[in-house]
Amino acid sequence: MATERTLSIIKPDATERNITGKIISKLEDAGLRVIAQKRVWWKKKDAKDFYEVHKDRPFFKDLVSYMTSGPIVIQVLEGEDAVATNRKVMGATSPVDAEEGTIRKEFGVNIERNSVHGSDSVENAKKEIDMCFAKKEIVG
Ligand code: DGI
Repeated sequence: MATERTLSIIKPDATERNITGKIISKLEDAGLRVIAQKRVWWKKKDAKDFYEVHKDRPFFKDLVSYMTSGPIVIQVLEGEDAVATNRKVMGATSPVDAEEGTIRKEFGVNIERNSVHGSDSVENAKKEIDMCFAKKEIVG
């Protein structure tokens, strides 16, 4: 086990329903610590840059529209195996496939409005953290 950092985003469907606190509680209960956090409203360019890896997927345009449809809360989480721990507590991409007790099972609306993002590898976590936060904004 290693102490890692990962990037988490609480998506517009969750900020709209005012359930960011409920989601953060699940992250904290899983052993993750919020060491950076900000609420922002992305422009199209921010969402396109962030999801660049999906640019050729059929859902890309909808994903960009959705992620710019309202405020989001971006966080750096720290903890033991933070990337895998966060992916576990998030649950599968689609809420219908997510396990009981996971964030997406409890709060996700559908495969797009699935309440949270979490980096899928340590390498991508580093890239995403660098994209979203200045070093001085992260207080471990
Ligand atoms: O890492 P995940 O968020 O679990 O999933 P991902 O990296 O494969 O996809 C990123 C986001 O793109 C996902 O959270 C929601 C959206 N997405 C993925 N697959 C589909 C999708 N949206 C739609 N509408 N349809 C899909 O098949």
